[in-house]
Amino acid sequence: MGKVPAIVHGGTVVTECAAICAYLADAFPQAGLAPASGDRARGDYYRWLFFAAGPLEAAVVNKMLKVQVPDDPRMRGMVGYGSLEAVLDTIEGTVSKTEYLAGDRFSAADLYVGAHLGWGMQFGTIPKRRAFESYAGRLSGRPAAVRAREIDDALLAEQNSAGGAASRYPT
Ligand SMILES: N[C@@H](CCC(=O)N[C@@H](CS)C(=O)NCC(=O)O)C(=O)O
Repeated sequence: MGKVPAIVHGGTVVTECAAICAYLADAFPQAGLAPASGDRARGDYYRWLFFAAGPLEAAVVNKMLKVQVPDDPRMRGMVGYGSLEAVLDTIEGTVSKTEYLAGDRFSAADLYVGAHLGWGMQFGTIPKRRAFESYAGRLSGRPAAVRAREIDDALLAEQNSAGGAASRYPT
């Protein structure tokens, strides 16, 4: 499909942000980015990864494209996300009460949902609710997030000085 992101690890190609997050968390268990199989938090972990990949992504893209779901309960019921407001209320209901989405520690689900919220608020596709700003702020201040941004910024600078293609997104 020519879509990004995509990774190749040991000959395995993985696409889809949520699948990449889950795959890497399993491939590098020492990083502690996924609740163990059998742990009750594993249910929350899967729930939020899939919720962001499905309902959240679809609702945000449809809003950007101005796609209107007909105001007919039978049709609305066929739309997996219901409405963007319902999706955001669902996420807010959890991030306003707990520090992390799955159990009592950061996981790949926070990485993915937090990236969606941070990106959406930055580019105006997701409204800046106080709970989202506070959750995204907590995540982006983690030392690992700071290190990751430094690596990204260095790669971007290298690419730009080599005359690489500019990002299509404003910085
Ligand atoms: N559901 C996919 C979305 C992938 C996607 O649409 N990526 C966009 C950038 S955000 C892309 O590759 N666009 C380039 C294109 O389609 O030409 C995921 O989670 O990875």
